[in-house]
Amino acid sequence: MPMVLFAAPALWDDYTEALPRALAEAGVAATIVTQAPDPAAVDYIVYAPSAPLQDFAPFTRAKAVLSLWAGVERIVGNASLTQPLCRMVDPWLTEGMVEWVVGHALRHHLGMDRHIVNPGHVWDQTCPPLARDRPVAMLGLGTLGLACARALQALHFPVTGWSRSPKDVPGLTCLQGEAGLEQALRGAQIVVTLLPRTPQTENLLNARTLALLPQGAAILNPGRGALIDDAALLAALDRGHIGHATLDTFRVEPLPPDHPFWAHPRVIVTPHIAADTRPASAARVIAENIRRGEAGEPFLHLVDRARGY
Ligand code: NDP
Ligand code: OXD
Repeated sequence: MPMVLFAAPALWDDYTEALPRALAEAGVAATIVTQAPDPAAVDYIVYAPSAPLQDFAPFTRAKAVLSLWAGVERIVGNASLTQPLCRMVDPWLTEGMVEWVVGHALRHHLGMDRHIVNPGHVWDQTCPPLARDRPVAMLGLGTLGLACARALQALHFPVTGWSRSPKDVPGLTCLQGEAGLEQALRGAQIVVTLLPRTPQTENLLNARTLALLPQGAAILNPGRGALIDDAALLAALDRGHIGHATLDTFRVEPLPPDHPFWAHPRVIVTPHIAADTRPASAARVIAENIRRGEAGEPFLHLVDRARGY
C-alpha cells in the first residue's frame, strides 16, 4: 500500500476527509501520514509552499511531489528535488479565477466605482462602451489565462492572448514574443496577467512596457507580484497613464502595511484570494495522480523544471 506524506500541516484540517474520500473514489488504497517516520518509505509527497519540508533528498522512493499550488516558483528551483513535480490544475480553482477576473474586468469596464462612491450624488449619465469595444490583453494562455479569456470573449470583449508558444484558439488573437507583447499591450484597455513567475517573466510590466498601454488602461494582476515593477507601476498610476490596478499578488505577502499600494487611490488590493485551491476538487486531482503513479501511467500536470513552470 503506497504511503502518502501530506507535508502541508497547516492545510491538513481541510483535507482530512477530502483526501481519503478522493483516494477511495479513485480506487486507491493508501496510507496517509502527516509526518514520515522514515522518509525512505514515502511514495508520494503532497506539498504546499507553507510546508516546512525543504529537503527532498531523503525521500528516495518517492514517485512524485504533488503541489497543492498552481504556481511552483518556490519549489521548482529546489536542488534537492529530483522527483517528478506536478502542479495543481484544479477545476474549481479555475472557476474561482474566472469569477475574479471577470468581476474585476467588469468593474473597470462599467466604471462601477463612479456610482458606488458618489458622495456628491452627481447624476452623470455617461454610459460605458459595450464590451465589444473594450479590448483586453490576456498575458498567459495556460489553464487559467485561457479559461478567463474564453469567459471574457463570451461577454464579447475582444481578447488578445500572449504566451510563450504559439496557440490557435478560435476567436482569440494569439501572439508570442517581444513583438507580440508590444502589439497586445498597445491595443489593450484592460490587461490581465496570468503568467508564472520565472526569470523570463519577472518585471515583464515595467516602465517601457507600461508606456505602450493606452492612456487610462486598467491592470489586473492575479498572476504574481514579481511580474510587475512596483515602482514603475506606481509612477504610471501617479501620472494617470494607468487608470487603475487591481492587484492580488505581491512580491512580499502579506503586503506590508506601509506599502504605497494600500493607500493609492487608483489601486485595489485583494489579499491573494483570486483563486483558492478547493480541497474537494483538488483532492481528486491529487488522488488521480496517485492512481496514475500506482498504475504506471504518466502523471498529469508535470512541471517542466527547465522552463520553470
Ligand atoms: P499555466 O502553466 O497553465 O500557464 C502559464 C501561461 O504562461 C502559459 O500560457 C505559458 O505559455 C505562459 N508563459 C510562461 N512563461 C512565459 C513567457 N516567458 N512568455 C510568454 N508566456 C509565458 O499556468 P496557470 O494558468 O495554471 O497559472 C498561471 C499563474 O497564475 C500561476 O503560475 C500562478 O502564478 C498564478 N496563480 C495565482 C492564483 C491566485 O490566487 N492569485 C491562483 C493560482 C495561480 P505556454 O502556453 O506557451 O506554455
Ligand atoms: C497558486 C496560488 O499558485 O494560489 O495556487 O497562487
